Amino acid sequence: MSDCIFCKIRDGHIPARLVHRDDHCLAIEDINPQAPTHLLIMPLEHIPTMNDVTVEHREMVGHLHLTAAKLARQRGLADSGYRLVFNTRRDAGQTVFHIHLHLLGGRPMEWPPG
Ligand code: D5M
Repeated sequence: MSDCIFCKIRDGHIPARLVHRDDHCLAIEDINPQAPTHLLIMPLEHIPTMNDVTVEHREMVGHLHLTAAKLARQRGLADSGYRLVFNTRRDAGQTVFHIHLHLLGGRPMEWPPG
């Protein structure tokens, strides 16, 4: 079995707070939230980093963003705003090597990020 924690969540082998699932992606509550809303939207397919995304994945990558925007609307964040982030490898602090789009909202955020 894959030792990827998000594949294990996808397969139901470890628990998570699932907020969305469809044929292409799932979304969970982040275990260590950095904002009042902190969701992770990820493809069902195991893709380690954004470096591994190819033109074949373009619909899936678009779908992750549309799903994030839908979840943000559902949580009343459309007007106040929110941030969407893919951390990629060391300098961005990526810790789980199965791509996931962070949806952060519910508080003012700074730019540039730390
Ligand atoms: O973000 C990886 C994120 O994944 C980080 O914010 C913690 C979160 N995480 C790690 N394990 C879990 C489980 N089991 N459930 C929910 N959330 C989890 P990165 O961009 O790779 O730094």
